[in-house]
Amino acid sequence: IHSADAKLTMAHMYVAFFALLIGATAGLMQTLVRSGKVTLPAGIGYYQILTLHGVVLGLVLTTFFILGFLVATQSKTAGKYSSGERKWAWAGFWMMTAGVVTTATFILLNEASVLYTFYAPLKAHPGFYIGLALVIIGSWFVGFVIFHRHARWRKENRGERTPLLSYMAVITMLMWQIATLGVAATVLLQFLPWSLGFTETIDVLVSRTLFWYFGHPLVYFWLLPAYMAWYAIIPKIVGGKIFSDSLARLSFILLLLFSIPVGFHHQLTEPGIDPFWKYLQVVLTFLVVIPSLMTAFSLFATFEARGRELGAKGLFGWLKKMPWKDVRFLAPFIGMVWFIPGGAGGIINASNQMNQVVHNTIWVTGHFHLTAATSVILTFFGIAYWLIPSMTGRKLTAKMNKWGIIQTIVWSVGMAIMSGAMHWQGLLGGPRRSAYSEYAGNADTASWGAYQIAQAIGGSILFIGMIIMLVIFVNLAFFAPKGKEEFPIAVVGETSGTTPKVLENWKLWIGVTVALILFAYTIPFIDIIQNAPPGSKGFRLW
Ligand code: HAS
Repeated sequence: IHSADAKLTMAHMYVAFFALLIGATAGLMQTLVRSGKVTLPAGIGYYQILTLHGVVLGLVLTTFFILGFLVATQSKTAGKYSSGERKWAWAGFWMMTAGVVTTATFILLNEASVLYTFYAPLKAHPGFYIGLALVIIGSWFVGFVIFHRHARWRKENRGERTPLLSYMAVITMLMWQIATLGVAATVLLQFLPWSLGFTETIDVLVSRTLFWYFGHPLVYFWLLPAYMAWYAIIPKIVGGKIFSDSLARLSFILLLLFSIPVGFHHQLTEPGIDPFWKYLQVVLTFLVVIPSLMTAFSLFATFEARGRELGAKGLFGWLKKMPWKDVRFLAPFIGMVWFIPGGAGGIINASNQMNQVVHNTIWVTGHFHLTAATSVILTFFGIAYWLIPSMTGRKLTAKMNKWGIIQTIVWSVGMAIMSGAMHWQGLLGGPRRSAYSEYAGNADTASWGAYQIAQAIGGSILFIGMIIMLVIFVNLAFFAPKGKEEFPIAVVGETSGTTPKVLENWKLWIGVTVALILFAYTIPFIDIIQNAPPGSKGFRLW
């Protein structure tokens, strides 16, 4: 891609991988504290570190990596940016970076130990919210540049099918733009005035509902770039083709439609929301599982077709034909495998009765360490192995490829131990987000200790995995030999058929998305405001 666009991508990557260093270190400390064997030095608080961990990994690493990746795929598939577009994107990048520095400063000062979900009535210093708002608004700038480039391509190539990755980048950003309206609303209209002292009270239920309106699509915003790689990049790496262009586009459309109006599945135990609307959003949650099952089907089809082309026999013969020694394949593939138990855990969470068992236990932490911190992150690492050298004009050497394979194994082993222990301890009632306690010698809680130790062991292995990844990143960015690394993009297979034009009808899909959101949220919102407890003055914004 054009060197100026590559620079923009790399700027995002530097912040993302620096965030990995800080966030994973904070993660290690948490597992050590929870094991009861270590206490934090110098008055550092458990919740301070936990906030840092969640914000830096869940919001900073992901957002910067994703925007950097989308900037690159858009430039590669739709063509280089105009200088005007590039300027807007840089403005967005600097705004986001300023926001990160501001937010991180207040977390480190222990003025914002409110966790990454910043639930009211926990109150942070206004600087924390201002920083978050800057990150969000900056990301909108980059998002609009991605839309603009796609729209220009359509104008320049009237009537043609848009490049698949460019289309997927647009859906990923659309979801983000629509979802972040919720968090921007709660931050700007509720939290900021409240923490600045302009208002005395805050409507807790409204703030949590707006947060989860954003919080669930947030996790799909993490997942979609991984799906972009699974659909359009991995087939090229295995030497195959994209199974179906329309199926890939349809699954992205379905994810856009159904991933926003489902926030209530994070609030199933919350009073003040009518059970009917919780039920409706649970039904929509089960609908959003469908595009993931379509993705699983499509991936198996791609792998099997390629395996058979290479002479594979039997039901699973294709497994033997995959390029296991190529880390660009291995890391995302292991990510896919982990998504099977990770996704199954999600279905358990979404089932109302089972949610009563697992909600607020460390099971949920286990769930998102499988989905976000394994499936998604291993795929992001898999992308980094070719993206970074292809941006910096270097080559992924055999040695770094080998280290990448070691990294993938170390990460998987560490996560299996840590996340496995989290799931089990959660089923025994172990709470999430709590520092070490002996619970006054309570017999039931005594059994949790062994799981906490297992989590500390898993966390330490993951820390080693993080160091290996950073060494590889620095090598690929600054020291690997100069050369031309492939930016792998697969072509669509012959059996794919023609893609229906309706899949590119943005007015239709945005319209349906908005209609679904209004349907799922309007009446519950009116209820929440009308049914506010007596004396609370209803919808308290000012
Ligand atoms: Fe979740 C909580 C439900 C997916 C992340 N989730 C969280 C939180 C996070 C998170 C961060 O309904 C915690 C938030 C907090 O701090 O409180 N989740 C779901 C459901 C899905 C799901 C139904 N979650 C994700 C993904 C995440 C993520 C993806 C991040 C990236 N989640 C919940 C619920 C809660 C929740 C409740 C609230 C719990 C509570 O009470 O607090 C679904 O989207 C999952 C669908 C996925 C599948 C798997 C398909 C498999 C594929 C792989 C194919 C493999 C191949 C290789 C081809 C059905 C695509 C095969 C090779 C072989 C050799 C076998």
